[in-house]
Amino acid sequence: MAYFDGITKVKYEGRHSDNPYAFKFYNPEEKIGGKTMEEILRFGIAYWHTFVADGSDPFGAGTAIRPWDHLKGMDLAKARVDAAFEFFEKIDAPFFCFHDVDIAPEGATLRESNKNVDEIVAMMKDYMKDSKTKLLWNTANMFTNPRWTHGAGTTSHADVYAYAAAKIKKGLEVGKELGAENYVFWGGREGYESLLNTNLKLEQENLAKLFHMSIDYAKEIGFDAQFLIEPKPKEPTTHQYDYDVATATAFLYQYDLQDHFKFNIEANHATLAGHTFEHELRVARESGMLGSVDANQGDPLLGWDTDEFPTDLYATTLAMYEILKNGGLGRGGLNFDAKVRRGSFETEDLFHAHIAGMDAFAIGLRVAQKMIDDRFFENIVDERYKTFNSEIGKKITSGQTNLKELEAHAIDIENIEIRSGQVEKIKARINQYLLNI
Ligand code: XLS
Ligand code: CA
Ligand code: CA
Repeated sequence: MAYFDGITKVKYEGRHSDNPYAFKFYNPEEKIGGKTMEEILRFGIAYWHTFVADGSDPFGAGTAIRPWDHLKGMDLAKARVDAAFEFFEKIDAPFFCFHDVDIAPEGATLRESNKNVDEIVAMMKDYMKDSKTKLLWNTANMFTNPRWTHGAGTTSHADVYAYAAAKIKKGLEVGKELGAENYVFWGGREGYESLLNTNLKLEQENLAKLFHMSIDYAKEIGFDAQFLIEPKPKEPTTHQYDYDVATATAFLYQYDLQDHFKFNIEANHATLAGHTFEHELRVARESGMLGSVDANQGDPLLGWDTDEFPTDLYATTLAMYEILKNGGLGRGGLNFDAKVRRGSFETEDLFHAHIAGMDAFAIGLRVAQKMIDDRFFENIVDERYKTFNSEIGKKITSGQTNLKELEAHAIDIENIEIRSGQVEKIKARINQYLLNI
């Protein structure tokens, strides 16, 4: 059965196309800076938002109308796989991502849940033989079920911890079975609400041990995916341990995990942390830890995780600038961890939303490549720091000076000519780039 009848494969038609089911800027085969857009952007479809979410929010019931709504249990799970692979083909997606509970219903025990997962994984594997769509990453959902109320790897109960470990073990096996490029750890409930009921040190040490056991098991079964941590500052708990890239980097170094993890950076999580998306990408990139991206956006007027489809061209451009400067995303990709608005409840909206997101990142890529080729911004940076290239500046950067020598240098200086940072000129130039693509 076809779930998206009447919609044919979405193709590139160029910027002047009026066809709502065509890409205006994403042209998968077109080369930008030597690689095809498909190779650089590595778009992924989030199974949970696109095939599972029903549009419910804390104030009201689901609104989404989906052609698989009438089904239940494993029949529903199987219908979603059929729908997913039809959707991947029609939207031309190179990747997808899922949590264990997205693909198969949970049973009364983990044994039962795993059995359901196995059945669906076998079905996916079969589809993947003839499909170009690969698994960008999978993960274990350790935040929805009430057992995770006090955390998973940072829980206050050893049985819950063991359950979490068993779910990760299964997730790694599933990742290997489906050839996942990455495996994600989002610490959904890893945090706390009050320090007065929390053993912070034990919780963090236990979490680190769980990560070490995961590394060991992946090695044991020969699963060579890149491990990714996804930082998020707040929501659901008040204090989340993986607040942002800098905080999570310190955790990784403290527990000798730094060589085994990179980051999956979500735009909306960056802004919740009080950072820009590009800030988080830059911090990860500078430490060689930019792994993958959850491509969405928040609403600046709302203080929670709205997971909107990315359409802000300024943000996609500055993100692509960081990604290109990183030499791409390697085994990572741009996963649309984004949901259609509650009011966008028709099935077609799933296509419009992905086309909007893919075009927004394609524009970002085109503009960012031009910015890099022109070196306009790089020249500003070079000029701005040029005093570090010679004399005393060079001694500072090469670590060949000390406070006494720097004092001798500074003590009689009367005038230091510092220059403008030219932020307005820079912003105007970005607008010019955006308008000239
Ligand atoms: C929730 C997170 C989650 C992770 C994967 O806010 O974004 O969806 O990406 O568990
Ligand atoms: Ca995410
Ligand atoms: Ca999110």
